[in-house]
Order: sequence, then structure tokens, then C-alpha cells
Amino acid sequence: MATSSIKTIPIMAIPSFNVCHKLELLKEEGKSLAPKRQEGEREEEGLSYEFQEMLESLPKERGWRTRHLYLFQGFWCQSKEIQAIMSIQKHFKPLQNDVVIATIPKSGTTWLKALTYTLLNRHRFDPVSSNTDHPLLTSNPHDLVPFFEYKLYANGDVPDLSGLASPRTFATHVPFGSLKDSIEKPGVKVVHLCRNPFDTFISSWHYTNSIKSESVSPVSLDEGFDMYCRGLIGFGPFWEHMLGYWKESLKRPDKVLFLRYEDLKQDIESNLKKLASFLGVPFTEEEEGKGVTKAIVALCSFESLKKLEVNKAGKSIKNFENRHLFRKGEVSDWINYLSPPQAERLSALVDDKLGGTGLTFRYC
Ligand code: PAP
Repeated sequence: MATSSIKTIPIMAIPSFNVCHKLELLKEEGKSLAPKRQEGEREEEGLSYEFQEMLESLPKERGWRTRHLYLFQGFWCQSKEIQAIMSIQKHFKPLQNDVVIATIPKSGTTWLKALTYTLLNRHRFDPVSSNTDHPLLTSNPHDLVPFFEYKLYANGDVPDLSGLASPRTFATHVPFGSLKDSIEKPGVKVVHLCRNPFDTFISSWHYTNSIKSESVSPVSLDEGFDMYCRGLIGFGPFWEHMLGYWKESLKRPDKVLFLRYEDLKQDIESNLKKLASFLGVPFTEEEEGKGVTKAIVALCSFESLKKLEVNKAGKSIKNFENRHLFRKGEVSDWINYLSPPQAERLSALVDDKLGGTGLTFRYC
């Protein structure tokens, strides 16, 4: 996929929001964007006064690595994510074969991006024979499958996506309800990867404390856990995020494929085949004979990706170090962190929120 050809057109603010006309007036009067703020208020840098005014009208809570999370369209988001969502909703035009990888943070996005990219591009980059020049060996999966909100539409940009090869492949953490109108076109496929909330929480907690700026105080495990259980995490409440994609996958299985991280860990080959069939590019017998499936599994494995130079020293999303994306990659690490009362609390919450929906997980 020709990600390098993506050009971005900066815009001053998000025209979809209802004080758009005020922005135009301000532009005419030559008023500028908000000045830089103190460290710790970094999420507000570069946002227009009008956007900040809109933010101030939203319910807000302490953030994990930014000052605040805001309740926007039913989910807790950072201000820059809200800015990006508004830009996506206004500007993204789906094409028939688009593929959208959708996850809540820390549920295996990097892995699914690697698998999907390698699968869809297997005729350009043979995973069996050309392992030395495969893009995955020199690029982090986040650079091969760009996020809508952290890359393409970040900072309110409007990207020129015309140079992208088909099928265009994107990723997002945006909840289904906020995304659905933007991807409503026959042939657009969504792949959702979900992970048990216990491990997702532990992974999020580690990641947040690894990448946060030094000026933001660390979130303790107890504090983070309490926030998580109250739904206060990026794109949370986690149960609402999961249920959005889960329900749609039941309603329209041809449109939304719902995968689980634990299933991928248990049997990656059959899940990769499921993914290939869903995306309309099933493996042929000849490919099976040549070992293409196994080669993709090996190339995208945790061990293989973690040891690559680009993933040890490079930076991809928002300039965060790639190495933090590859921590343990296991099911049940939560056992090493959560106390019995915490495990009980989360268990009861999961029963309460997901019980009766058919959505269940493996925890170890
Ligand atoms: P993101 O939301 O920042 O993109 P994401 O990739 O969704 O992160 O999740 C990272 C988790 O996936 C990490 O889990 P851990 O903290 O429990 O270790 C990471 O180790 C794991 N992960 C990354 N790549 C792989 C892979 N190839 N196979 C299995 N797990 C992986």
C-alpha cells in the first residue's frame, strides 16, 4: 500500500461543528489558533479557541496521559481524537473495497495490522520467498496501515487518499457508532479485534505509563483500575466499544468480522484463513502447498516483529517508541497484577455489562 503517497491538507478547524461560521469570522479578522500551553496541557496545543470552547461544554474527567478525557458521542476521548473524529465524519469518503481494522487500544491492533497488510499484499510481497525485502521487516505495522485518527486525520488534517492502492486499508480505535456513517458503502469491510478486558487493562496501564510525558504523573495500578471500571479510558467504556462492533457483527456478518485476541493466540492459522475468506482473498490450495499461510503467521508473530530493528528503535504513532508496542503478547498476564478483589470487581462488571449478549472471553 502506497502510504508514502498520502498528502495532507491542513485545515484551520473542523467545519462540521456548529460554530463553524464563527470560525470563518475569526479567520477573516485574522485571529490565530490558541497559543501553546504549559506542559501537561499538551492536548490543547494547536486547537482553535472555538474547538476548545466546544470541549469545555463536554463532560470531562482526568485523563491517563493527557490532562483530560472528554465524553464525546458517548465515549471518553482525548481532545485531539475528538478533533480527528470530527474530521473523519466530515471528510472521509469510503470506496467499495476499503478495509477498516477496528479495535479498542491494546487489544492486538499492531498484530492485526501486520496480518492484514501481509495477507492483502501477498502477491506483491511474497511472504515465503522474499523475506529479505518484505515491508514488514523495515516498517512498523502502524506505518503500513495508517490510523484514521492518529495519522490521516490527525490535527484536523484532510488527507488526499487518491494515491492509495486498492484495497485501501485503514485502522481506527473509533467506536462503531461514531464511524458507521463514514463507512456505509457496499463492499466496505470492518475487521474488529477484541481482547479480554483483564489483559487489555494491564496492557493499557503499562503502555500509558511507558509513553506518557514526564510532566504527567504516572497512573497507579489501583487508580487506573478504578478508572477503567468506571469506563474512563481512551474510547471507553470498554463494554460499550465492544458491544458496538459485536452487535453489528451479528447483524451483518458479511460487513463486520469479529475476532478475539485469545482465539488468535490459540489458533492463528485458522483465524488467518477466516480473515482471508472474509476479505475475499482466500488462500488457494497451491498457496497452502507452498506454505504461504504459515509464512504469514511466522512473519507477523510477536517474536518476529519484536526483534526487528524498526520495532526496537523506531517511532511510529505520534512519535512514540515502537518498542512499547511489543511487551509480552500473552493471555492472562493480568494474573500477575490484579488482586483477588479487583479481579472480582472486573468479573462482576463484565457479567453485568456483557452478560446475555453472547460476547464471552477466555481469560487464561
Ligand atoms: P495499540 O492500541 O497501541 O495499537 P495494540 O497493538 O492494540 O496496541 O496492543 C498491544 C498489545 O498487543 C501488547 O500486549 P501486552 O501489553 O499484553 O504485551 C503487545 O505485546 C501485543 N502484541 C503486539 N504485537 C503482537 C503480536 N504480533 N502477537 C501477539 N501480540 C502482540
